[in-house]
Amino acid sequence: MQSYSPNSPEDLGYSFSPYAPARFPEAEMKKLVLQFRNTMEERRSVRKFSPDPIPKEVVLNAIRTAASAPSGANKQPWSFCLISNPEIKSEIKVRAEEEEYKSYHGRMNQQWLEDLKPIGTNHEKPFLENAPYLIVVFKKVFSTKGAKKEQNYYVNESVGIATGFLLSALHIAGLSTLTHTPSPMNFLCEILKRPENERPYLVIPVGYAHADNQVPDIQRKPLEEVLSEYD
Ligand code: IYR
Repeated sequence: MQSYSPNSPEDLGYSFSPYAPARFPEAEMKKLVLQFRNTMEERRSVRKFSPDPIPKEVVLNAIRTAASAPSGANKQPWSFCLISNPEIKSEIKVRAEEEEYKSYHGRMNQQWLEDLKPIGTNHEKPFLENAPYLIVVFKKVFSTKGAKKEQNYYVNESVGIATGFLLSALHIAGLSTLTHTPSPMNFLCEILKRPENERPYLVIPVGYAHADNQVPDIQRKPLEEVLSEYD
């Protein structure tokens, strides 16, 4: 039988300090959230990147932002690989295109291919070489403390939230991203020589959008379609 007594002083490993986030007048709150909404609604996935260099410090601060996300039991079950090395980018492109070729020519079912047709994606992934940086997000299925394995909790949820923070931070700095999902993507562990507790989660090319970049004129679902209210 497990024991759990979170309120006994010896179990409270952390010290606790006051936290009183700013409260704004209602008008200010409305303005702030609308500003953020407008900024985030402008974000679009970009598949054609300018080769122009981007400031590394901006990317590092975006990764710091991602690493500040909430996570199950504060295990922070993520790691980020930041890749600018052209040979490594090319190797990732070659391996991703091999997998994507197999996906587009047999692994995806007809409905999936139909759903992708309007977006016009295919197995070719030039952005993996053209974007100045690739960030590969890894999830840690368990943590290691020396030789000891430790459990992580809500790993997908935690890493998904961190990735949302990352995309938002890059976007508000004027950088474009794509959430690329080569599948399967275990080849990334090999190329990047990751430890055995890490699994690839997402590949994120980062850069300025190319001057010729075009995006499909998609629509976001209206609030009524995505929200159910229970007053
Ligand atoms: N992973 C493939 C296919 C793909 C899947 C979805 I869902 C997209 O929104 C876009 C593409 C690829 O990256 O091409």
